Amino acid sequence: MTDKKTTITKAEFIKSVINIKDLPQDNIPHICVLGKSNVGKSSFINKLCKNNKLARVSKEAGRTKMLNFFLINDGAFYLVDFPGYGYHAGGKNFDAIWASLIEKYFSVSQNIVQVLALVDIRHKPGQNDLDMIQYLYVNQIPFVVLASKADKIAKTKLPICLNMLASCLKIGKDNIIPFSSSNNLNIDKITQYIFQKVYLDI
Ligand SMILES: Nc1nc2c(ncn2[C@@H]2O[C@H](COP(=O)(O)OP(=O)(O)OP(=O)(O)O)[C@@H](O)[C@H]2O)c(=O)[nH]1
Ligand SMILES: [Mg+2]
Repeated sequence: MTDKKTTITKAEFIKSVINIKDLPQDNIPHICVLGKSNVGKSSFINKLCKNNKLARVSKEAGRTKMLNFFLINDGAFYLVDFPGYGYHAGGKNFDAIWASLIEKYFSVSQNIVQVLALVDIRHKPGQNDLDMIQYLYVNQIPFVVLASKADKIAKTKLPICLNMLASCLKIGKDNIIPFSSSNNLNIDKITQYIFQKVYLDI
């Protein structure tokens, strides 16, 4: 087993995509990072790649507006940073734009290996979170739920929060991994999880 099959040694921004015709034309697997605006998708990508400047992080919601492709280890896989849903600005229904882009992406892309669906560990999932999980389930897109910002709750509350999420999302607890981009909780575990999905032989 080489290092490149277990560790992110290189991560580079390749492109932002707003039109589906501009998706990368190669066979490199896509690992998609989805979730509500501000849930911590870009911070998570930066933490996985150990590069705080890779994806733009912001306190203001709606920072990521396109599909951003980050190439890992010169071609092992792409991490795809999605625009967050649940964000409405200037009267524009961003969710409609989101849904149209995402539906096109999922219907066209042949290279999706895994969706990492982020939800905030502290809050009951909103209707848009439920819609996302339902969409992935109905369309048989492989996904795991990553519960973000686990540093914000006491360790003793972790099982209660995971139970709440499992029950609201109607999925098994073993399909939810709590993590934190602030204190690194389970970042290595998730990295290994991703590599196992990409390289089925490890
Ligand atoms: N405490 C804590 N804060 C976090 C964590 N991850 C992200 N944040 C903060 O949450 C805010 C949003 O983070 P982003 O990574 O930009 O969120 P996003 O999901 O990419 O947001 P959009 O691009 O708007 O969809 C920032 O202020 C981050 O510093 C975490 O694990 N713990
Ligand atoms: Mg973002």
